[in-house]
Amino acid sequence: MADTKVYRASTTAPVNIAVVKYWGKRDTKLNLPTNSSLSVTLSQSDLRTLTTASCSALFPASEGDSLLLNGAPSDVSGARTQACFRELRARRASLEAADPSLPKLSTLPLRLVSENNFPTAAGLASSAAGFAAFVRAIADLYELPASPSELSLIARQGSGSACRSLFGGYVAWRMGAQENGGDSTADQVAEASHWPEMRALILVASAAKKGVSSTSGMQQTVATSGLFKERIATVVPANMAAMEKAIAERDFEVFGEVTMRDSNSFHATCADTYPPIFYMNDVSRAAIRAVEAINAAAGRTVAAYTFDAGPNAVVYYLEKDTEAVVGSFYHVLGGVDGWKTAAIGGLKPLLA
Ligand code: 2P0
Repeated sequence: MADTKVYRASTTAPVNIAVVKYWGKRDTKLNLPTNSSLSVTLSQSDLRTLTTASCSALFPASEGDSLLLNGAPSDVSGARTQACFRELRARRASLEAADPSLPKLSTLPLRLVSENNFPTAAGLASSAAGFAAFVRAIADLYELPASPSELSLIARQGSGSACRSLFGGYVAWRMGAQENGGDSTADQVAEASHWPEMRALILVASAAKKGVSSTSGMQQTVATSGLFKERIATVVPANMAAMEKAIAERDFEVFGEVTMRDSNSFHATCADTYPPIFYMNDVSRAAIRAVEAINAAAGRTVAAYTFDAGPNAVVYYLEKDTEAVVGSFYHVLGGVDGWKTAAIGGLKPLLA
């Protein structure tokens, strides 16, 4: 009898914000990075992508694979998305070959429905949570016996930073050395519960889409920046080591300094790209000055800014310093042009 069942699996994946940044690919096809990176995963109750994957012999084969993203049809023909489909289907096909009693899902069209619980206006890149949820939903649908680390290898091919969103807490993406990318995977450096006082504040300077995409921006940097060579050879390896130690020791002073230095270093290589790339604007720089003022007033590092490929700031701080950090931002930035109309994204406690 024909199998008329609709097979379905749903999962969520969180957003992550890097404190040691990924910027540069050594292999654009396999999405292999020029350096390792480290991120903090934000709470899923605040920021996450929810994805449902389904397949059925009832779905017309002529429709092919499809993705509905925040209610709108989204293209799945891109090489990155296709690589994820291919990797996941190949793993399912081997399970089916080993056990003929399993339903033949690997040949059926896939339907994916994906939604972010954060507004596009938050100005956050959603590709990390998006591809992480995409990969895990299909892996669950296919009942693959894959570890998060193995799934990170697949999600990495969708979007580099996505490999870090398969874990909660503090996560490293090791650049690896193998040509086929087999060792370029993410792992958990520490659980969120190891340092549960960590908080992140998202300051929205602009919700506009960035001018230069990460994918093309980073390759312009690889091709033209001399400073970038120094960054991947010495700066990032030192920052990775210092950051892992700071997390292990719950040392916010070091965590904060390395976070800010690494963000500065990444944006310096963007400015050293030819022609230069500017992601931060005057509003971003006002946030940096505000963090400096807050830290000077406290007499220690209580707040640490970081900026991705856009003008919005993420500020890390500890719960006990909420008053000094969050209270001050309202004071300091209230009088700065740009922030007057900017929404303050709110407190984002990390996975607890
Ligand atoms: C990061 N960013 O580590 C860095 C910091 C932006 C600045 O990962 O080309 O969207 O899809 O692998 O992952 C953004 O890059 O790039 C990013 P692709 P992705 O979070």
